[in-house]
Amino acid sequence: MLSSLGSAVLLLVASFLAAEGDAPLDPFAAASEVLKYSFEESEDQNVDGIPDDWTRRRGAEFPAYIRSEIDVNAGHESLQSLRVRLNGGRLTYYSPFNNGARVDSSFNYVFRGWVRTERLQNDAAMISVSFLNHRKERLQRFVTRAVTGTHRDWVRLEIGPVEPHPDARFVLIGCHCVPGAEPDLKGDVWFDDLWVGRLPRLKLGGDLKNRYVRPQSPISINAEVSGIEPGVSFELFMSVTDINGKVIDRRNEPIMISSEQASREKLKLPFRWELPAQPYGHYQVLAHLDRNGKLMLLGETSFAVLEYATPRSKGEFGWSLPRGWGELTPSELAFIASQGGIHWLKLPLWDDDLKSGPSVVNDVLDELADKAIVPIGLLNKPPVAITKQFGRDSVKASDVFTLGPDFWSSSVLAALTKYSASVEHWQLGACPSRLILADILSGRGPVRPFGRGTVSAGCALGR
Ligand SMILES: [Ca+2]
Ligand SMILES: [Ca+2]
Repeated sequence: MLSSLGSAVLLLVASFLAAEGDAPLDPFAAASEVLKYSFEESEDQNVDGIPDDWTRRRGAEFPAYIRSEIDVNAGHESLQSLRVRLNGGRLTYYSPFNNGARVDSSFNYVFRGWVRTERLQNDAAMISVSFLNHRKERLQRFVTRAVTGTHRDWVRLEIGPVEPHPDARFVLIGCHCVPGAEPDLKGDVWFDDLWVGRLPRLKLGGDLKNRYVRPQSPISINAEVSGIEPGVSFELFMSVTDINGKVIDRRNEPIMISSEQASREKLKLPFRWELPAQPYGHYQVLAHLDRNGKLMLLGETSFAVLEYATPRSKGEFGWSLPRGWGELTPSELAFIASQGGIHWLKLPLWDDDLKSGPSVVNDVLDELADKAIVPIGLLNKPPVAITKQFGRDSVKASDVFTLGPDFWSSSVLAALTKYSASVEHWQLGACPSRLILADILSGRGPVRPFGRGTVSAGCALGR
């Protein structure tokens, strides 16, 4: 997803474009329109001043006394817009639920809209984009930044590109006026020119192990493009550069699909690029997709040519992964750790909110054992059963442990028991206090019965 690539990639993009002499990247310019609302006469056919088929949310928090209607004298695009007159409450409008709102999850989506506010003190206006499944249940919600105060000019708000959930079937736009701690009793908000577009998706990389290549082995680079519109000329460009920025090789692939191909649901076009063996080193792979000559999507990955490391039974170096292992599979995690030459790996094992679940955690522990990497269980993120007792969202391990063993001992014991066959070393929090450790190690805490294990003061292996 483009938005997640970060500033490092933007720098790469700048140098890449300079080298290629290409047009600037603008995913909005090359996206095709899915939805558009401008609150003009055609969107109020029954002439009641309310945009047709929009749904206004009702309820105690969404009072009916807040006036909203089409303003025929103020528009960012053309003449009209949707105006809300604030009066001490919350307002939400959702765009129509019709065939126009259907989405195809093989595309990425972008949103652009315009807001103007006057005399807002505490309240704010924002716009959301929600993806719903076929039962009209919300799967994802993306929200723009909030706009408050007084703006003489219209403010542009954007979302994306975002990747819809695979089960997404509909997209809805939400216009929101949200009160602050003290709701504003007066003020105006205008919404106009709300637009959703879609664009293809480009994924580079494939199996992570392809990024660690032995000398004399050929290089295999995989790309996958989905969401291609029929009858439109696309072109995929890829290049490989070495650590000095020298281009090793490049290729381009014209892409044009027929309506028949496009009608196949979830059409994905794989591309495989085989390169001859390369010398030791780190290599960058850049890809971009053009639509009718306009640059619209970028992708970036890398690979290294090296000898594989041999697992060792002893070692002092380790990594700490306090937020888990992200999208890596258990075997990928173990492979990377073994190639990193480490012997210890800290993993969060207390949180029952791990996306992966206990069976995946056990797979991770098995894979690590195969590579002779010793896991250390981090008791750093308390599980929901503990955090819900605090009545707030953000609860740290230190908040829990300062309450004393009676409060947390059963929960900690459960985690220790669950993974006791594979994990002998545990750490409380990121950097636990000596007082708590002293309590535990003196037998006042719950860890003592696990005699073969150790509880670490934590920071020796880094954080
Ligand atoms: Ca308008
Ligand atoms: Ca109407």
